[in-house]
Amino acid sequence: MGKERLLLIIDVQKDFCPGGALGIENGDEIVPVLNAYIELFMTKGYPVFVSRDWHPDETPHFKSSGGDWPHHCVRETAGADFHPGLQLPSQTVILSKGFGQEDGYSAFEGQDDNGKRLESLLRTYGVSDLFVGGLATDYCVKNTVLDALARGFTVNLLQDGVRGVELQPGDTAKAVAQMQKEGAKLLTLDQVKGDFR
Ligand code: VGL
Ligand code: ZN
Repeated sequence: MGKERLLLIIDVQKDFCPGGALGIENGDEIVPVLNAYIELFMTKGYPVFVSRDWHPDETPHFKSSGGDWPHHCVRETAGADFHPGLQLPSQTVILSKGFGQEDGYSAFEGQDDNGKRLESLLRTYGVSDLFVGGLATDYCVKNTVLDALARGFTVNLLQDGVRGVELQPGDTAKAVAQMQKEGAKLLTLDQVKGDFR
């Protein structure tokens, strides 16, 4: 059996982009890059999954209840919408996470519309290699990548398709180093294109 690859895009939502409730500097710069990845994966017939932060109105995740973050990505609100420039294929699988009282930093805590968890979906699809991009490098991307590695998947971090929150300066670089140390490979669009040829 060959490699079964899957593109996993984390939390490219309005609230994480400039002007949003938890806006990441230049967070929207990755949108055209991710669209190019989407196109490439679609062309090759590989599936595309996305996660979204999908919080209740009140959760210990928010500062108002003792957490670290301003209100963001409250489910069914405009801030929780995907960035309007992200060109998601109609058959994209959407995983919602953080919908209870948990932080939900990892997409492995998420579930699709039928209540299926990411790991079981990946096993069903026979996926071996994950290609991960999105927001934020130092939180949800990092937690998802580390969970995937711990579960035995090959993980490629799309270097040009991620951005960090940087609550503390240097958090993004630290997160990348940690993912690499645990076995993630760093790739850019040109390298992935070369690989897929
Ligand atoms: C995230 C902070 C709070 C993320 C989610 O998607 O990385 N960061 N909630
Ligand atoms: Zn959140």
